[in-house]
Amino acid sequence: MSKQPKTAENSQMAGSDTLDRSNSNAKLEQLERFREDATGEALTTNTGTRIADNQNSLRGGERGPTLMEDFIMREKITHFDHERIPERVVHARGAAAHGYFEVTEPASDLTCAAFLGEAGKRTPVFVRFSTVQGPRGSADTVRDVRGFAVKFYTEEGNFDLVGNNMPVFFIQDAIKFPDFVHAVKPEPHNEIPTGASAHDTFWDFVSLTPESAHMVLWTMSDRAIPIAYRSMQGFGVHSFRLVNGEGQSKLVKFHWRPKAGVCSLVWDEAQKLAGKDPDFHRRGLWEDIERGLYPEWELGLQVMDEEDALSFGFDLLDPTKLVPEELVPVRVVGRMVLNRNPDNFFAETEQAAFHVGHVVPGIDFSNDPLLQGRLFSYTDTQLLRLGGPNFNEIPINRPLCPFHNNQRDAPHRQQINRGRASYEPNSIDGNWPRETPPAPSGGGYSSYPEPLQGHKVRVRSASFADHFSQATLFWRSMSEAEQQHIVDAYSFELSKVERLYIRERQVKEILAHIDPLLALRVAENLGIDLDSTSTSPMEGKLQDSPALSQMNLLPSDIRGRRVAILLTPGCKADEVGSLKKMLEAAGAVAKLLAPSAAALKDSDGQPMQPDGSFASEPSITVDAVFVPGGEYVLKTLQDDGVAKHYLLEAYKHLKPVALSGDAAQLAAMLGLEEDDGMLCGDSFDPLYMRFETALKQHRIWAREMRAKSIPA
Ligand code: HDD
Repeated sequence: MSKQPKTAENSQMAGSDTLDRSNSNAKLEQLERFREDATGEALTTNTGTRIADNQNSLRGGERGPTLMEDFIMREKITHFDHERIPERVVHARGAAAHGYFEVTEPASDLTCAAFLGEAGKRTPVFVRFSTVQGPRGSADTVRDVRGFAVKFYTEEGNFDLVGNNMPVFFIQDAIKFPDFVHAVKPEPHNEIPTGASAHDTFWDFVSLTPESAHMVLWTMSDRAIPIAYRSMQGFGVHSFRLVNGEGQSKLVKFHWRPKAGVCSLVWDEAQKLAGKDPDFHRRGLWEDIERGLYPEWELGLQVMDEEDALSFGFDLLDPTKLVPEELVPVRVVGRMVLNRNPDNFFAETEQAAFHVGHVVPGIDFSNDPLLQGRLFSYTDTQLLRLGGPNFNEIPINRPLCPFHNNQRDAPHRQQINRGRASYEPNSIDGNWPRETPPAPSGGGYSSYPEPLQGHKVRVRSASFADHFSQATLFWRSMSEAEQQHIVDAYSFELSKVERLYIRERQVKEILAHIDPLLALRVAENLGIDLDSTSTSPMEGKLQDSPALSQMNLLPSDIRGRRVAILLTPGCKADEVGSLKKMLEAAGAVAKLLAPSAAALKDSDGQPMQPDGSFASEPSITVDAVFVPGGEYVLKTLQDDGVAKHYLLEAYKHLKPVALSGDAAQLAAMLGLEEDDGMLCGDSFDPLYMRFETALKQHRIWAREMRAKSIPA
């Protein structure tokens, strides 16, 4: 009987000499093989020679020169000299985590991809979040799009969903990507600004490129300053194609929906964090996972018939358009949990190589011209960044299923190929490895036989011509507070643009076509005379999409929220204890902070050790503040400028603030008006209940106007 390539089915039958492609424990063990643990081991050179002295180089005489012969020092310094690799040309700053994807509602009617086919099936994932503009060492909280790249290590090969936290993109065709990136990156003459789009070249480009209007509006919204990675939605952006076992195809958009809701920083907070804790997002992800507060998302699909590609009033192939959820609801198919931090940042996070072209049978591409160009770019960039075509052999990139082909050699080859024939067909090695018949019967990848016809042309399809109506839809879907933030963001960014004609062009040629009021409000802030506006025609189009407003995407609990508990000498021990217990029971993080990092005595005369000081954990790093009552609370805090600033700043940033017992007098003293989140009370239990309710709302938006007068 002639041999067949191993498939999920026949490998299980074939016995112990074959790797079971669906056994995830075995897969994980395979990955773990590459993890090093030096505990109890001798220090050696890279060739295994044990080292006796790692403190002193080999010298010609006690005070003489170092000898060339010192192979130990030479090896160590040579390796060090070569430690850096080129950072990613975009998305250089990022952080990542391991986890799993689990199917909740099988999608086998849509795709033959095995990892989506069976309820309860789990697939290991590695997820990297990133900013786009800044270099590796830049701050996390800058105003920017966030990358959301997921590598699924499926039994049929790796599938990478390389998306962003916004559902659209700046440009429609990949040929414009280098132009866009050159414009948004720091300016070429002085490499300023780092991690920011508030400069001339960015606004020059986007004001001359109307197709960017919709995405720029998203980046001026609160979506561009997320509070945490766990609070971000994720989007595959393009229409992809799913193909089922019968060969039927549908267009889909991928959605990640965070369990923690969609929440953002306020701009003042984001800017301050960039200085006080540039690792804010990275730290949050790391700490949450270490605490067992695992970030979680649902994976959803919007499914469209290809025949309907033009029937929504825009083209499904146009990446500057989203499909409103009111028109096509999101069908949830699974959930993703991140539950393990990487062991080594460089080996895993930095060397991870994502690629939109890493697909498995049942997942295919659409003709979106941005996606088509990406299919070229990602492998190309890894060749430079990771030093050659063997980057898929790096442990973090290796598929967890077997992989074999006749590709050979090149720098840093890991695999030792045993066969004598590295070509196909061959009769020397039995013609192995062999092709597999297409999915679903065999599991080999075959592209969807989409009919194609047309002339070879460089054109932009007329169906891509409407650049404004979805921007208008987004603007109209925002709450009042969100609209105000957008106006503030445009005003801030454009006021950093030195060339006045660029400011004016953005307002007159772009904003005026999105919404007259938006344009007028920004124009007023910049002192620009706006004589005419012409909103995009919205007749017959969806007028607003509630699914786009973050106000409708709040979480139902306080899991993962960080609460500062300000301790003072003599603070009520029972109150602090109950507060901590209740917050932690609800999955929130309680941080005990004191005037200094030293322990203080509580109301029972017992030492209470804080987790940090008011200065080391400023209010911008937490979601809410609670001041327990106590004998000296008023005296201590009213004389402490840092503490007063803490409360003022938390209030200004619209956070819940609770003042218990005597601490309540601070409210009047600091001019903090009571509201739904500025809470005072003598009795702990009701105060806590109100505090938790406010914490669920996250910010007290009704306070925003009043908070403007607070000088923090
Ligand atoms: Fe890209 C990285 C997302 C358009 C070329 N891109 C990169 C990453 C994400 C995205 C999340 C970081 C992956 C990681 O964490 O390593 N890119 C997108 C999205 C796009 C998009 C959602 C539009 C919908 N990208 C895009 C285009 C091109 C590229 C049009 C080129 C034609 N992207 C790259 C790149 C990067 C990259 C140069 C830099 C580092 C890397 O690939 O590995 O190839």
